[in-house]
Order: sequence, then C-alpha cells, then structure tokens
Amino acid sequence: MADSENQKFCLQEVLESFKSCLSPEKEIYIEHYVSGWKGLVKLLNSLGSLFGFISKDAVSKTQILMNFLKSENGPHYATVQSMVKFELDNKLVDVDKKGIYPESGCRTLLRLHRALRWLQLFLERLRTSKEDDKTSVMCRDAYNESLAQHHPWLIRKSAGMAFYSLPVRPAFFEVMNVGTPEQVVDVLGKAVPLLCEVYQITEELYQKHNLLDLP
Ligand code: 1PZ
Repeated sequence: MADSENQKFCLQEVLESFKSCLSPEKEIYIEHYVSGWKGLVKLLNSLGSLFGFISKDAVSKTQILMNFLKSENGPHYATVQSMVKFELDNKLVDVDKKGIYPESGCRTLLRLHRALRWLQLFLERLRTSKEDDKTSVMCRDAYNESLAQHHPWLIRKSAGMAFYSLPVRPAFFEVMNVGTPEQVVDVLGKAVPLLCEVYQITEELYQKHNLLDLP
C-alpha cells in the first residue's frame, strides 16, 4: 500500500520539489531538481509502455546526478552553480566533442534542462486548453518547439508515436492527482512560472559559460 502510494504521481509534489530547489540566492539545489524529475517519471510510468524509453532515459540522467551527489565530490554538486564551477575548474567537461567525460554533470543536467523547456510549454498549453483539446497535439507542439531540435529522427518518430497514446484531457487531469479540473488549472498556474524561473536561471548560467551545446 505504502509502496503503491509512493509510486503515484502527484502534480503538487512535483511543484513542491521545484519550489524547494531554489535557494534564497537563486541557486538551484540539484537534489530537489532531481526529486522533481523523479516525480515526473512516476507520471511517465503511469502512461504505458510506449513511454518506457523516455522514462528509462530520464531515470538514467537522474541517477548520474544522484551518483555525483553521493560521491566524495558530493558537496561540489550541491547546486547547479557549484557543479558548473567545479567541473569547469577541474576540466571535467567535454566541451567540443564526446571524449573522456561523456556523462559529466553539466551535459547530463543540460538534457534535463532542455526537457524542462518542453515541460513548461506543455503544461502552459494544458493550463489554457479547453475541454476537448487534444493532449497529444499539445504535447507534440511543445515538443516540436523545444526538445525535438536536439533529437535525431528515430527518437522524434518514437516520441511522436507515444504522444498519440496520451489519455484525453479529462483523463490526463485525473492522472495529475490534484482534484477537480479547476484545481489542476490552479496548480498549473503556480507550476508554470516556477518552472520558467528555474529554467531561466539555468539557461543564463549555461549561456554565460558557453555550455548550451555540450555534446
Ligand atoms: C506526458 C507525456 C510525456 C512526453 C515526454 C516528452 C519528452 C520526449 C522526450 C523523448 C526522449 C527520448 C529518450 C532519450 C533521449 C536521449 O537521447 C536524449 C539526449 O540524451 P543523450 O542521448 O544525449 O544522453 N535525452 C533527453 O533529451 C532527455 C529526455 C528527458 C525526458 C524527460 C521527460 C519527462 C516527462 C515528464 C512527464 C510529464
């Protein structure tokens, strides 16, 4: 019982994680950032096997970051800002092409960061949608506007196929597990600006250090 409860997605919980990932100085705590993604993976897992390959990749990325956090260098991975500084100062990032550090913290987080942009666009569409709008179309449009540019053909095709199998809007709102559709819209109204802020802070940091195209 406790286990299945733990596995159940709750939008509110994801919102809390992304909220706690911002420090008063607007640094981003990796632990809470990763918790937010872990929460989202629960949603992916409830959507069926076509989403399995996406969930697998998200889990592997969160795991890489958690492993850094638990390593002897853990304290350097407390925030995105400290991770960037540590990995750049110690030349732990493959800047031009994949080489010695194909799984650096910086490139791993960049993948999630790009996915966060998709999430923000998708949730904003969901928030402003009407009852019979199609979740698959919202998802696809958000994807084409963001992540798709970073994915090869095969992944774009597989993602596109998975999107077709998304539940219709009322059922998707149910999966959000926050209450009535009005309550979902209300929580989305809080979640989107927050995700936007976390995204913007990371984007500026990565831009400043020229990390937005890490291979
Ligand atoms: C509600 C519907 C959910 C749709 C999810 C939409 C996102 C589609 C993403 C497709 C990712 C496919 C799997 C693997 C991709 C990887 O190649 C890339 C690049 O990593 P690299 O190969 O360079 O190591 N990985 C990513 O782009 C990260 C994808 C994370 C996706 C997390 C989605 C979380 C969804 C939350 C659900 C609300």
